[in-house]
Amino acid sequence: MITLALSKGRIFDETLPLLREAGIEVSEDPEKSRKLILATNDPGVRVVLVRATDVPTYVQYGGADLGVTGLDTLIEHGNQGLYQPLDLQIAKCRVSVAVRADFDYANAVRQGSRLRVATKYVGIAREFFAAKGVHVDLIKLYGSMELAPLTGLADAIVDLVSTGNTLKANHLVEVERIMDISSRLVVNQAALKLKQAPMRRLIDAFARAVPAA
Ligand code: PRT
Ligand code: MG
Repeated sequence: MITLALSKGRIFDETLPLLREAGIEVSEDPEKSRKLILATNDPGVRVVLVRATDVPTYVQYGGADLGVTGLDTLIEHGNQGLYQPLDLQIAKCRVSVAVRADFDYANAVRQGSRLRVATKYVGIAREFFAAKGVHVDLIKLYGSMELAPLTGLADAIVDLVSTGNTLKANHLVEVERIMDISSRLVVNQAALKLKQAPMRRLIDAFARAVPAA
């Protein structure tokens, strides 16, 4: 049995067409069922539903043989022991710095001011501002980063942006683009050795399903 870890929402929705092209149909819609383990039409493959940030952990410790996770999540987790064979080119977005439209970010940076930055992506933010030589106080949040500058909790946020509509709706502007993000297939190395043939077959099927970059 091969276990694939996915998170509900965009990762599940965007992985489904790749699975389908690999000949794998998931038997249930996770939005309509409370099940956490979903069978597929392939008796040798099942899907487990975990929180997006837990996918790398499941795969690292062998709770799943492979998984799909955003590069953002993967970087924050650290890719200890995770084999990363494929960029699946799905769930694309970017990690950016955003501030209130009335905050003069360029000037604050020029002046060498200490910035208060709220983010879920503490590792990415720390490295980015250190490389720029900007002093920051990082405030770890688990959600709704957009609220932080509006309430005075922070001067800036580091968050994911795709269309930019969320920033716009909250009167925030993107002032730096830190990195482009897409989702990656991550694989448990021990599982790859122990279940070599079926794992290879599945990874190769994913590879064929990914549109050429
Ligand atoms: O939601 P939950 O707390 O359960 O977990 P999660 O937020 O980690 O999961 P999910 O499913 O929201 O995101 C999973 C992965 O999808 C992320 O790790 C990214 O790699 C990828 N992804 C791609 C995105 C987006 N695009 C995205 N736009 N993840 C989140 N967003 C959010 C963003 O945080 C912001 O609040 O959407 C909002 C911005 O969208 P726009 O279109 O308004 O710019
Ligand atoms: Mg989310």
